[in-house]
Amino acid sequence: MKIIFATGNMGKLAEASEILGQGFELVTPAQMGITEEIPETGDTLRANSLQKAEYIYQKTGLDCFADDSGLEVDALGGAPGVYSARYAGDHCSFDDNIDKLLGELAEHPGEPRTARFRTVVTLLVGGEPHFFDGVVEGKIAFERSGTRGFGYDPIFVPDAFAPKTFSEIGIEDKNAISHRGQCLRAMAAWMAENL
Ligand code: ITT
Repeated sequence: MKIIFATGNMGKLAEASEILGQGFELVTPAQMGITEEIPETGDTLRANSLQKAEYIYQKTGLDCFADDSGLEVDALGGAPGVYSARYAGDHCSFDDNIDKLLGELAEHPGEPRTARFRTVVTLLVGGEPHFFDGVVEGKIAFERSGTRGFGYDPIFVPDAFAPKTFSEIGIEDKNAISHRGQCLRAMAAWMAENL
């Protein structure tokens, strides 16, 4: 099945392609000539996920899905959360965000480094939204380890693979337990049953 994944994040795209497998052909907005940044003005993952999917649906009239994700760090009151992509400022790099997060956590010595990734995927079918949630628990490492993945992967240690970070385990192991893997497997199951 051919479907639009409303993302500009190539790390997410690589993971989604692997999770959904050969039965899906994922098309990005850029491949459809939609090159502007998709607005994300909500203050929840669900609102932003819906907003991204609806933006693409309105432009194309085609079924699509979007992923909004965030990293919640307990010692920082749940930050960066919905602001994970731009924690260190507009158009900052993944490295800038990691530096800021490790700097903020250094100001909370002795506090637990527990954290979790959350994703909300919105699937729009005929304009109707269907939501899928995923969460993976872990801890924030003191320094970066590993080279794979994207975003905060070099400092996120999922409980299931401790002490390895998401960047140290392969994409297959990450997808097997990740926030995104949970959402997209649930979405694929829903589609198999309902479409
Ligand atoms: P979209 O085009 O899909 O919106 P984005 O990168 O802006 O891509 P989000 O708005 O969902 O995505 O921002 C979430 C940020 O959280 C993302 O930029 C990463 O820094 C981080 N993130 C999300 N999922 C992650 C993962 O699986 N591993 C590491 N970091 C992740």
